[in-house]
Amino acid sequence: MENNTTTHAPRTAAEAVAMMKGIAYEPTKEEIRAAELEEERRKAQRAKEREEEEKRRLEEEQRALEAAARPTGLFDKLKDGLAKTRDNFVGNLESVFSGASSIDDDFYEELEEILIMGDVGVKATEEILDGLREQVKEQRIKDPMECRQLLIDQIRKQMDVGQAEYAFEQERSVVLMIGVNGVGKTTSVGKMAAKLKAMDKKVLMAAADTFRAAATEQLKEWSNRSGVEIICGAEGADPASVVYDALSAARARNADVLLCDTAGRLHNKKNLMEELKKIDRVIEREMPGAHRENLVVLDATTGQNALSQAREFASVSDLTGIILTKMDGTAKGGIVIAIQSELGIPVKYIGVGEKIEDLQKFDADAFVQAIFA
Ligand SMILES: Nc1nc2c(ncn2[C@@H]2O[C@H](COP(=O)(O)OP(=O)(O)OP(=O)(O)O)[C@@H](O)[C@H]2O)c(=O)[nH]1
Ligand SMILES: [Mg+2]
Repeated sequence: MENNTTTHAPRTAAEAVAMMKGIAYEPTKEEIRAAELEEERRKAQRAKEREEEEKRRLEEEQRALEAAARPTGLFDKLKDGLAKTRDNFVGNLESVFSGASSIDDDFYEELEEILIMGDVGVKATEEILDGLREQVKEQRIKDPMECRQLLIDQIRKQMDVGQAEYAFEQERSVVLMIGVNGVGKTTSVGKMAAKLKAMDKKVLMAAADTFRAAATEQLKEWSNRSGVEIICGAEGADPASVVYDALSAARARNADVLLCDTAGRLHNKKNLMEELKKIDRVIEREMPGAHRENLVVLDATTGQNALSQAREFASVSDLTGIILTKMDGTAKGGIVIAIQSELGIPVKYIGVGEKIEDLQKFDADAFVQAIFA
């Protein structure tokens, strides 16, 4: 700058022009005061605009969250999501009830075949049919149509999940979402974050799938959608260290629930399992009193494969529940019955679509009603 008389920043517009031209200029006190007042007014205006923008954003977010939490239409969504199961699996059962002329071995065999084909699993099918036979004998039932309600009751009995299974929602808890590649872990973290936030919980999410850069980006999108803060690490970072950071953040912010996404693919299964164990240890060490939920996410469309995946994860982790996703994509919703009875681990949530509101608490009554309605 050519100006050799001024070393400070211009205090008024006229002084700025003078400085640019290299002319000596000294504004009056009144001019300086007027310029300061003008600057303060501009700052206040900008702050107000930012505040209004933030308010608009929060209102929009609140509307989306309320829509996600609204119970109206929840049952319709479940019914829509289970349409394939209703049309196929239940449709086939209905035709046995209406088509059979008597309750004989053929009748039971036909039911058995449909239950097995509907992915209900051998053990649960046996239990359901044994229960049905007993009731038929006890109540001296002769009409196959009368077995319909009895079968529904037996199916419901196989799936009951007590309310105690959702205690973690009311406590300080750390939820680990685990499962193989592509089953819907990240999506479920996002949906659950929105659900808990709508319940006024302080939620945090940890992007502990550092195996692919895209995984963190995907969870960031869910963080935006649900308005829930996310703790991330660099690509390739140790997932346990991301969980460690997230636990510190959860403590600092006094969060109610920390939801951790994990990787579904590592170059071998042993690594994946070791990684989960390490994350487990970090949580135990850093937040020993927290309620732990290890939820294995299973894709309902993979049928019996889902069962063997759950068994493998159960061998390395204390599974506390199951999220069964993509129920809208399968005609064999009976898998939910198989999982519960074969593994003895409760299905806590089911996914019935890709949108934020498409994760529902599993309710055996609603499920049976939705498919047999
Ligand atoms: N139709 C339907 N699609 C779902 C559901 N849940 C998840 N998806 C879809 O399944 C695909 C995989 O979901 P992700 O959440 O990325 O699965 P992930 O387990 O995190 O996958 P990786 O991180 O690759 O292991 C996405 O296209 C989701 O939109 C569901 O309940 N219904
Ligand atoms: Mg993922």
